[in-house]
Amino acid sequence: MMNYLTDNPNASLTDGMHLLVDALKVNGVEAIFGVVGIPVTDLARYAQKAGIRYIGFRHEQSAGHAAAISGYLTKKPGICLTVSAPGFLNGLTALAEATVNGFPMIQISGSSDRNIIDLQQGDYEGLDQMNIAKPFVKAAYRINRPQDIAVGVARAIRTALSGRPGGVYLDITTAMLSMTMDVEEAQASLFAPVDPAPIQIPCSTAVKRALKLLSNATKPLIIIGKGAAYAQAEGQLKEFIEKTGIPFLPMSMAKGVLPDDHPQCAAAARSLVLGQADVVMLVGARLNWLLNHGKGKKWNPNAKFIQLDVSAEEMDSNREIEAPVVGDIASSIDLMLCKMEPFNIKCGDAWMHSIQAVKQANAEKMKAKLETVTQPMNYFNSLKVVSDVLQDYKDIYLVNEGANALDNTRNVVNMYHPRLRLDTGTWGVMGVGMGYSIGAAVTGGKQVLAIEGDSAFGFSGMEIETICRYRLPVTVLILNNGGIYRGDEKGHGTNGDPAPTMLMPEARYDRMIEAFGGKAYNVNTTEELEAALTIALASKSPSLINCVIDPSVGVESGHIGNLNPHSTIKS
Ligand code: OXT
Ligand code: ADP
Ligand code: MG
Repeated sequence: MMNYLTDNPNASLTDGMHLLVDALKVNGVEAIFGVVGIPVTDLARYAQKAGIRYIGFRHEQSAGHAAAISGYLTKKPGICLTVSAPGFLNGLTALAEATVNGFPMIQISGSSDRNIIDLQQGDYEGLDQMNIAKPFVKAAYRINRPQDIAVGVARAIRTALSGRPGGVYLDITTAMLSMTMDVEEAQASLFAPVDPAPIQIPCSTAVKRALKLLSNATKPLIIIGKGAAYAQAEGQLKEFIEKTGIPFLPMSMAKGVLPDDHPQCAAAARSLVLGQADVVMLVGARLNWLLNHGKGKKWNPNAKFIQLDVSAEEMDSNREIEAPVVGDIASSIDLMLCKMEPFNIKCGDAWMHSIQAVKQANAEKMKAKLETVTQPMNYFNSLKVVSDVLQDYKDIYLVNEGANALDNTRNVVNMYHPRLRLDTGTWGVMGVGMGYSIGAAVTGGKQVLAIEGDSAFGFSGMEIETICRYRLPVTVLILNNGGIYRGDEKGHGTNGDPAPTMLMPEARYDRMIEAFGGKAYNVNTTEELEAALTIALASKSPSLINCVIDPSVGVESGHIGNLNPHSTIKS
């Protein structure tokens, strides 16, 4: 264990602030994402001095998103640091989202002293943060004394990582940060929790039950979710899928767990496989809204379900799961591979042929859209350029948000490696773009292309200053159609105000990055887009492309327009 009390190596006392940094260091924390101010500014300075990378943001929500995605990519909790009250609340959205997505993250926030808060005596940025955080996280803990730092940090890490990963709130009071403690006693208290995410091995009866169900299927389907990506189970999954010949359907962030161009990938025959599969094996994917809760006209009503998930309470959440396999995904598939021989599972040719036929028909329709030239550009001809250029960049992160900008990118741009597609996730939330880009670039060490709707970009756009300040290899491509979904709606009032979906169609987002010294491109044609994207990606430096597309080509809410309530009274 190292002593990072470099301020005064001979001191006999340490304080909460130094000890917290020591505890993070002992636990292998390599980066903190945050916004400083009272009472955590020195904490960030000490962390930096101790060799922890501190990335300072313009808004805590983006810092939180960076921490969350870093947790997803590394299987270690991402750390977000916030100031009291407003800073805490700004970060809380990202922490809640991390919990919903199942990404391990810890938000450490300075907080006001309990005696003032509890009597509601009006402290500087005073708020009962811990109680506010509780409904949004796996657990909220407060450290009131330096003696408790080691345990507090260890508990936060274990809670964030174990079972279904998620967000943890760690409240550190201003008073605690300056309380002192004997330095030797303090150092002796530090530890890293042993095996904080114990691998849960599934029971072999459950595995055999699942194999039996699969062996009786005539139209089996494996749905791969981002839980499988998080579990880093790609090796086992590939072996199981290829040995059995079963088609697979990737959820959005699970694209690339197996490559999209794999012959058994059924992404381009989604409706067919959901509508006809008789046995569906969910691997790290919940039967939530993204899968229509496993019910309704999208689904074969007689389908039977196998579910591989670390969380027992996820089973039967939306419909009966005939073969629940509770455990770590990689271990579960390992066991399935081990026990599969007597079950003789082999996907029939007829099922694969019908999938291939639909894939081919959809691919032809898609090809026609991609190759239709329009001026201004539309989503498809612009994304074809992106897809072509990315053939030389298959191993970079693709961050993606928007509605049409999201759904069309998912369909057009193939993924070839796991955990590279980072998008709006379980909540379908805007604002992850720049935070995810920064978190991925810092933690993953690879360059990033963020494909953003113009509205989506606006939620975290100021972070391009952060990208430029840290000189991160991030290219932001804005598919600018001048609005939320589209940019040609007329206002509905009489005072000339723009329609609710409208943004400025002529907005020059490229000029924003110029202000911070990044490379800027404004493109109107596919040729210009290809040239700009090629140069921007080759430069591996901060760059932003404002890609002007037709304001009239977007669809309301992208692929999920059906979720809009339909007013029965027309005005
Ligand atoms: O088989 P069928 O026939 O069904 O065909 C399917 C596939 O087989 C086929 N396919 C292919 N064909 C050929 N080739 C290939 N390669 C191929 N791949 C697939 O294509 C179809 C469709 O396939 P897909 O996409 O797989 O399947 P589908 O049916 O779409 O899947 C369903 C879903 C639900 C699983 C999937 O669509 C999905 O994952 N969707 C996520 C949707 C989502 O989360 N959207 C974001 C939220 S929308 C909205 O809420 C927005 N807001 C409000 C707001 C939010 N969100 N957050 C906050 C904090 N505040 C407000 C806002 C403000 S979006 C938004 C901004 C929008 O404006 P922008 O300017 O940013 O963006 P633009 O829209 O571009 O203007
Ligand atoms: P998607 O949105 O891609 O469908 P979800 O976020 O809905 O994926 O589902 C991910 C699931 O994966 C969660 O239910 C979570 O409990 C589960 N999960 C996460 N990590 C593991 C793991 N290591 N082993 C098993 N299940 C896991
Ligand atoms: Mg738009």
